[in-house]
Amino acid sequence: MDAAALEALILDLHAIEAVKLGSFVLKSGITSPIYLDLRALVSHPRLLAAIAALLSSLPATRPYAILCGVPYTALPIASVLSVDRGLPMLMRRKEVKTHGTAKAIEGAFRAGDTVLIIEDLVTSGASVLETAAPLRAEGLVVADAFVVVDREQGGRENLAANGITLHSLMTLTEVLAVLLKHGKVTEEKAAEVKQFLDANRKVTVPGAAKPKVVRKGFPERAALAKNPMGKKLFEVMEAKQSNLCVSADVGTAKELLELAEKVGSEICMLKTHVDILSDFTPDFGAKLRSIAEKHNFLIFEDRKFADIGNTVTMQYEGGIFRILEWADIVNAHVIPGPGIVDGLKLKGLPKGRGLLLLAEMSSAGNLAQGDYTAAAVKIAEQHSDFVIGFISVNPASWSVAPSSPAFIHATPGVQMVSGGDALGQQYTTPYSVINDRGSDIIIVGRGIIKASDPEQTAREYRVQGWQAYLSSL
Ligand code: S5P
Repeated sequence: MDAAALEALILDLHAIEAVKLGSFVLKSGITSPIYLDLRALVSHPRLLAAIAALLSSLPATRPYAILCGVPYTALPIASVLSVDRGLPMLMRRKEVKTHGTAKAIEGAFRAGDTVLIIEDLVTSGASVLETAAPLRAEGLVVADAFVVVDREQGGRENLAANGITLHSLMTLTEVLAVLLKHGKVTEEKAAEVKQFLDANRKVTVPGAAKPKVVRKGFPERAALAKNPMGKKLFEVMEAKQSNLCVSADVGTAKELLELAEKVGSEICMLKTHVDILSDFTPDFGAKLRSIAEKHNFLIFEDRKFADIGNTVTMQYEGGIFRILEWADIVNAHVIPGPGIVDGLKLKGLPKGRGLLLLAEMSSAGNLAQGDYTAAAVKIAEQHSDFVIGFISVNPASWSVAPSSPAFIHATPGVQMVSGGDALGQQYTTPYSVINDRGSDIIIVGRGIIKASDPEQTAREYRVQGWQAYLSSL
């Protein structure tokens, strides 16, 4: 890093009032005596060029092919860098349109491409994570973020916890030192800012701090399970040190079986949507079962039954898919009342199968909450011989918790960074799902399927999920 160029840049930023002293409330909620507002840069092309040139010299942990600026302040910085280096850009929409193409990411890319995030300022790292989430949801790799100023308030650590290495042109301490050296701030103000920095070394990502949930280990819970499949699930999890369920949302049975082979050793459960397979044949179940036996995982058909008891018995057992024959676990909505569980149990219990009830959902604006969730718990308790647990989002927040620890919580909408897709899916990180929200199983779909190396990515999720589980005990 060219120290003289950096010093000149800091003085220039001060001259255009991009560095302000006073009392400011930051996005993270804390009040700061110093505020850096790099929005003014759009009016100073020479400075933009200088910043882009300096950023260009920062090293990344892996080669990148595309740039993505965090909206809005960093967009001109990313644009200048893009033109200088001849690297294409992507743009993340801050507001996803509900009409037209409704894309969260604009620009051309292929899953597996590596994207470098460009940001003006990092405090907690929340804005970088908000941009990384939709990129990762599209299968893009995000490993590094270049930032003009690191406020040194936990952003580096928060990003590292989410697999992103932060590289900064300057820290707030360095800005302050240069301003002091050139008599741009008083000793008193500099001391105040330094004191503030020392007192606020760790700003958590908003919404991430929740009480820790304490619970029993999986072996103990296996012993309490009344349903044989529920017991087996805990045993598989413990044996494989995996609380990862992969959601195999692919369009063909061929792809699904290939994915099952690839990720089989890492998972406790494979989740299917059999009705999206264009090449389904009656031997699908037998083929999947043999892979499941080889790798010791359970098969969960995410059928989301939602009809009256009599109809679901037929949907479960019959039709083209004959789900009862090959799925260890299925799930159901509780909207029809307890009769749906009676119907499924009639067929499933004699075969030793288990049922998950959808107590909550991960999609924005869904209606499964409050009394609805409590009703799901009540129905589960009345059928604890067949119901093994729940599809849950935040069981730690439930007003009525299940009385038995034998019930398991499986949570979809999981990716390495929180965020969402353009159709309402909401993502939370493995750590947050297990530690903050008290769930047991992370269900990961596109985050693994779209990765360039699904096997390795599944392993990373398994390790993260298991470590989060161990730290929650
Ligand atoms: O509330 C829910 C319940 C389920 S089972 N939200 C969900 O997303 N799911 C399923 O989990 C959904 O049908 C999909 O198969 C998977 C999430 O996939 P991802 O690619 O968004 O992780």
